[in-house]
Amino acid sequence: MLNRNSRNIFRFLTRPFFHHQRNSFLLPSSTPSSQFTSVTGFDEKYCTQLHLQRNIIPTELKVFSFFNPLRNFLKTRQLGVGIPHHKCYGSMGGVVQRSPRFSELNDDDVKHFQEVLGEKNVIQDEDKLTAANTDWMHKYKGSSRLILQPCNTDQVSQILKYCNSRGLAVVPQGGNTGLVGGSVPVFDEVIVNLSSMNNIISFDKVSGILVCEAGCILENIMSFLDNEGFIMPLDLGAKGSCQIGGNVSTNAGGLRLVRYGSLHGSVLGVEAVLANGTVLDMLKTLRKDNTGYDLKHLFIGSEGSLGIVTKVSILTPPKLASVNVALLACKDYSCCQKLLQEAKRKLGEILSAFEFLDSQSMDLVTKHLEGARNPFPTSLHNFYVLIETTGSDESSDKQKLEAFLLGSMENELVSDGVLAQDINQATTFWRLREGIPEALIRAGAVYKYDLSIPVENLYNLVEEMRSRLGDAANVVGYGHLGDGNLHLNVSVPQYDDKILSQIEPFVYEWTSKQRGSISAEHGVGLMKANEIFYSQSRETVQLMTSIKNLMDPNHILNPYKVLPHSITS
Ligand code: FAD
Ligand code: 2HG
Ligand code: ZN
Repeated sequence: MLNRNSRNIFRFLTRPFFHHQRNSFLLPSSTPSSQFTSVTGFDEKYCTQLHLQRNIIPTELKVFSFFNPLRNFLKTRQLGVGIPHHKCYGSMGGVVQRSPRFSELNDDDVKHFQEVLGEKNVIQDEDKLTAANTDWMHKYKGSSRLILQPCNTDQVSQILKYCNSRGLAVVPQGGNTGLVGGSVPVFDEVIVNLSSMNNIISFDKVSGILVCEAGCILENIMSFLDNEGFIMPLDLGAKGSCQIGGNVSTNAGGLRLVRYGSLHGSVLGVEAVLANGTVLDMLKTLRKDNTGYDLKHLFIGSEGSLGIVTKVSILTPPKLASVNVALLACKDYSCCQKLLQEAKRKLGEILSAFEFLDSQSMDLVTKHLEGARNPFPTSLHNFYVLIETTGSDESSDKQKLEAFLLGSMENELVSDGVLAQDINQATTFWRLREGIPEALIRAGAVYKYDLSIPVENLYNLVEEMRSRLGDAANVVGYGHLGDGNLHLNVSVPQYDDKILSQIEPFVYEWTSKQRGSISAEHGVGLMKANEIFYSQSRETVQLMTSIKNLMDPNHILNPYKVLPHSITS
């Protein structure tokens, strides 16, 4: 345990991942580092996969997705099977009506698409349809009969032009890792999947500006950039499957936002296709361009409701040499909060992640994820904070971190802590945080809420929810504390309308009273389309509706999503 009189404050010593010399100013603790592997016990293959999660990617590694095993696992899960297709369990709590404005797909349509795309890119295979109709959580299911896989922008344009004239509704789909029911059809919408548009177009080593097609998988881009000595400003647990087009369309936040800001800052340009097939070339590679309205922002975070993003240009930061990861235990939420304030002050520009999880999240992840272990000998801690620093100067980074850790110990903000000694240890710490969504899926059904709330009050909601639901549910709280983003998850054996009615609208009303946001980073999708007024004024939604009407007058793009159903269907 930490104590004021000891400089051996942490069980494991830090050393930057690219350097193997021993840390000279922190002495080894009583727990030899060799024990670490047995404590955490991830198998080597898994650690290798997880190397790709951070900006410390060994260049020799091949990219592969850690979602594959989970996907296989999900295939065998029965959750959602036998449930009527149009029933969803999120905020809607009921059945959405298919809009009569849309046509039904016929053989001539299929023939037309085959002519435009070639037969192999017009998919009607049952297994592929089942996967594309079902979201990552197996919570939302559509009944589309057709997946289209365009290979270039012109094909996307031809698809949309045709669908617009025929009145066929369309769902743009990337990696299908979205968590708000936005990426799957609600009814029989045609799925336009961007996976085949996966080329890196250019990379400028001087400016760090990457231009690529929308279907590039995030992890593949990370791998490419690593070879060039750069990193993505965006990192998230779904990196092995999600696509940059999906990331841009959801304005995904993730684990590095605290350092590099949102995609509204990093994305310099997009190419997008409007509902009528018009191609908008806004694929600028300029940091500064004040010529009129900056329309690319309409496509960042509009979840495929205004157009299909086909290309992206993005500013990427250089890969820095010194990366450290610490997992700290805190006795209460107030300590986590104060620790955040201190980290911002003391670590300043080298702080690259500040994530938190409560003990319920830790228990869940260690219970459900193979090999995951709480590195602390006692599991009595109430909260855990994962801090990552990334900097260019090993020795000054170390000094800063040491000062911060000593200070936090002296102020009793931290009750115990472990510092990663190498990349494997770092990935095991990250696995504890990034593995929570996967652990939740394994635990059963889950109601997910992704909220922006002032940090001071953020955890009160978790506690109130816990006392509301009692033993009926396992309520867990974690998230991107550095960004004021809480992931409140209510884990239940199966979806249950009675429980849902105790959660909603309470959770939205509570958040709204705090002037928070009911969607911090996941988007609105189907789940929260009718709840948008909790975070946006009538006037703002009215303007959004006008923009939707202007850009997609027939509402063919991702219907029933983002805006209230009364407006879009
Ligand atoms: P999809 O899920 O396929 O689609 C998402 C939305 O974007 C849909 O509305 C879809 O219609 C639209 N869309 C997709 N591609 C395009 C395109 N080319 N043009 C127009 N519209 C398009 N999100 C975060 O913000 N932060 C996290 O830390 C995070 N962690 C996650 C961890 C896990 C384990 C999982 C499963 C999800 C996580 N997510 C997170 C949510 C999700 O991964 C992100 O929203 C991601 O950006 C979605 O990308 P995708 O390619 O899978 O898009
Ligand atoms: C994360 O930060 C993702 O891990 C998923 O945004 C959050 O599962 C969730 O609620
Ligand atoms: Zn998140």
